[in-house]
Amino acid sequence: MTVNPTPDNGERVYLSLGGNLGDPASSMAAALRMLDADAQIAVIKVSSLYRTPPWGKLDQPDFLNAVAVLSTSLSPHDLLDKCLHAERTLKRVRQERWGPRLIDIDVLVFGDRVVNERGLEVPHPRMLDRAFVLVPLNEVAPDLFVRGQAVSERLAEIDHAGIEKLPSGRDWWKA
Ligand code: PH2
Ligand code: MG
Ligand code: MG
Repeated sequence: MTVNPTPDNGERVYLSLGGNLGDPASSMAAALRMLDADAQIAVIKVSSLYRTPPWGKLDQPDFLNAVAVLSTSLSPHDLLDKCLHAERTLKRVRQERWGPRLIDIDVLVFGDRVVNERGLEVPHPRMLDRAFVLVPLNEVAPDLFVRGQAVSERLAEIDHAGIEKLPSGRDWWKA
């Protein structure tokens, strides 16, 4: 496991991770280890893994999804750049060596900040409609308020049938 000396005094950030091709659990784990290894990012808490039915475009395989809580001294843009860099690195490595593997990392919430820019909207504009985000987020942060509503309260309002919590525990991402 990565030993990260980053002090836990930065802003709290919530990330969504997902994938449905290749070995998404390994890709998500590698991404979290890459972020945790960054001197300005500490991974504080990670949800279990969930198997989730595809949302949006239905004719594709089930996804694995999880949520991670970070502490960071980076700006929202710099953190997003590191997430995108991790995605690109994993996609490139997998493509070259073992065929296609896909991973998606989205910034859900960044402290109390509201960012409305092309390429970065925080809080994530669709997160409150997505059970594949809210179910793992509710495991690690049920009392988090997003746009004036607690995660646990919002989850009770939406359909989250078909989502299965895997027996991964919360340390699945550690080497
Ligand atoms: N991501 C998408 C589209 N649909 N469905 C699930 N279940 N999980 C995802 O992560 C997901 C999705 C595009 O980012
Ligand atoms: Mg996404
Ligand atoms: Mg994305």
